[in-house]
Amino acid sequence: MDAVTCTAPVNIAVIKYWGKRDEALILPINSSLSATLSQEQLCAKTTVAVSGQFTRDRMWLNGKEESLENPRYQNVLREIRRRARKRKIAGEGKGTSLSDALSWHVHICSVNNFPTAAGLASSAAGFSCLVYSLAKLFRIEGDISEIARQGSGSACRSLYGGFVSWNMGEKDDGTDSVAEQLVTENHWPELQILILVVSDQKKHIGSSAGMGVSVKTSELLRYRAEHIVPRRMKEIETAIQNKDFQTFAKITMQDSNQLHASCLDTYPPIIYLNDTSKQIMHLVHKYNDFCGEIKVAYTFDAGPNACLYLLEEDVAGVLAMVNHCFPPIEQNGDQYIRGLQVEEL
Ligand code: 2P0
Repeated sequence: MDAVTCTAPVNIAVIKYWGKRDEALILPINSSLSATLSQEQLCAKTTVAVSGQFTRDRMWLNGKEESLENPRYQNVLREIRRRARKRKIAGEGKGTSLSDALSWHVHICSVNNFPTAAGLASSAAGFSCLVYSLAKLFRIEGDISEIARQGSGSACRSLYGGFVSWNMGEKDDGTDSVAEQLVTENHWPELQILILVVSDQKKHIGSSAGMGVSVKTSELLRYRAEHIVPRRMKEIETAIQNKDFQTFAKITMQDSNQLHASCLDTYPPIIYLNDTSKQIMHLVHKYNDFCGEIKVAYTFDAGPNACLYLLEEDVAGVLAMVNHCFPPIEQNGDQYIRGLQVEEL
């Protein structure tokens, strides 16, 4: 038996991916950009093992066996084995266990250290970790973001640290729809992310289904993908390279708001934000106005939880404000925030 264990962190998009032009290959209608959290934070941990004694491919997610029948898992496993076979045929790995491993079955065991399906990009960390672990196990080299993308679009961005773009690409076969590191995790160490867990409930409509309906029905989404995202990608890349927090923060909030506006423009509408999310948005703008410049930026994915981008020097002040306005409550050992009217302050 041969086994590999890896961890992969969640990524938080500042230019959002929402919508596919090819459902099977997972090709997006626009490019996107995210920051990957550091390893010890919200992450997936996956062990993959291959053995001649295993009778079929199997997977356990957070201790519970899950079916591998989903085409996304099948696509990932098929592509990993295809690339490993190519390496073997090319002469590499001959006489090593790679030859055996190719005809053996795999067992996959993955755990998340955060609530699954609460809009915290669990599939990004999960598929990124799975593909990276399998690539190590089968000794695959070269770009694997194309494989991770076929597991879950946003997963390709979690393969790298720092800020990572996922270029939408132009080709129909998806070979140019890959992730690319813009800057490493050492580029902007002062930049911090706070995650305010508003709810760990499963979302009412998952991202994949939601974006499918949006692509079919939202004119705003189409306009955004064609006319707005290309410009914003360039502007935010420059802002990140120059560590220009004011520009970075403004675009981040605008892009989050446009994602949720596109969700509302979807028919029937999709609403991921709840009252607490809206209160957080309101509070952030009030705080920034009070400070006379942008100190903190919010961004929301397909759920009500808020991700705040801010500089290290402002963490204490913002945390004090958040704790004051949204006193934390404990539930099953985790801390959640409780909504209050910001006007009460
Ligand atoms: C993002 N989200 O850019 C956006 C923002 C959610 C809102 O990527 O169908 O789980 O697996 O490709 O990757 C969530 O989409 O969807 C997502 P699939 P995925 O982070």
